[in-house]
Amino acid sequence: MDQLLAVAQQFTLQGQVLDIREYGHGNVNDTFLVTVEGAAEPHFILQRLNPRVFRRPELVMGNLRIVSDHVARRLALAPKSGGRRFEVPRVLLARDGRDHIIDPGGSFWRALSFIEAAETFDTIKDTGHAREVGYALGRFHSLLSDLSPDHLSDTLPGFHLTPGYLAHYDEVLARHGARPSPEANYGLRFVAAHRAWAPILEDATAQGRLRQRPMHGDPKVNNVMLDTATGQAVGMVDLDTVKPGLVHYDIGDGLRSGCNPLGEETGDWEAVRFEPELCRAMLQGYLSLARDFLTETDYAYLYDAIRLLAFELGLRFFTDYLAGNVYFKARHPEHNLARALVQFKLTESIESQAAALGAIIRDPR
Ligand code: GN1
Ligand code: MG
Repeated sequence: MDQLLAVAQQFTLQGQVLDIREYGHGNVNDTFLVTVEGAAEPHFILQRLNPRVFRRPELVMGNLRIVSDHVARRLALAPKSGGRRFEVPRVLLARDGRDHIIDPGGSFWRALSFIEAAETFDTIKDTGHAREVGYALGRFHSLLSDLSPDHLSDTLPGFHLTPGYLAHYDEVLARHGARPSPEANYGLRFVAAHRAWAPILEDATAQGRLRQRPMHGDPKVNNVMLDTATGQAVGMVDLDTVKPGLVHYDIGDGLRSGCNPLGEETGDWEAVRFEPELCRAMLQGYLSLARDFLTETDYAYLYDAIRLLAFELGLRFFTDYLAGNVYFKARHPEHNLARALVQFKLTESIESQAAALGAIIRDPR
């Protein structure tokens, strides 16, 4: 705690730190909410980046600053667009003027502004909430639609490239094997049955059908902040994965997260299903802004994106289980296996509703 306080004080240019508490449910970084007395803003977010995931944290900070500055410029031109405030976190500087500090143990810390009077949820409650979560991603993409991805660094090479995750899975399986269990066998069969289709978005990109844009990289439900009074989406947080990519990764990831009412941490994986009415509402919210920048070909890959991102996350969790839980924080040895089964069940549910989802994508009204 003393060390945490010392780090927090480095980012407190004015006032006194009153409280530091763990915040959110991130699977990768350590996140704290700091309360300050006597400063212009009463809270800020303090994070320790996970060095096993973010190998070049200074590049992560570079992307964050480019994106948040760009968004701030755009928002200044239309502050109340859509009749609401909208924010993304700003990078806060430390006392020495830098955008991070390295503690005596070598950890990389940075601070971000906190979006006040707003909250996040791990799962979607109803279609109104779904529309807002979709709107947030649409607003985020729209704010970045005039930023060239060439300005952003590739901070996570291979992130969301499913063929690469499959190659890694093959290596891990060859090295560690899989302890036999009905659940692990289901996972092995599931990957085997889906692997041929996994390069679909990468193939489309190589053919010039899809193009790179700035992406959020992790637009899950609990990265959208909703105004506590109105329930309107007022911010998009967790910008560490912002980098050049496909908006399809974001759309697929947002939908696989939002349309799973039991949530990605449920223990009841057999009951998991993809809820089409939540998908319709999320797409309504998203497309209310994204219609302006999506092409016909972009639409043609939306169904595949939803299916693929659920499969991909299942594959990532399953591989991490086989590797001994080295990437995602896990509370017990089978945690990542349970998470994988949730995503594989969700993929199955998406596949069983292919025709209905295709119709919703074509006309989400
Ligand atoms: C990780 O750390 P967190 O929870 O924001 C992961 C995402 C996954 C997500 C699943 C850098 O995000 O890709 O979708 O877990 N982030 C990284 O909950 O791998
Ligand atoms: Mg994240």
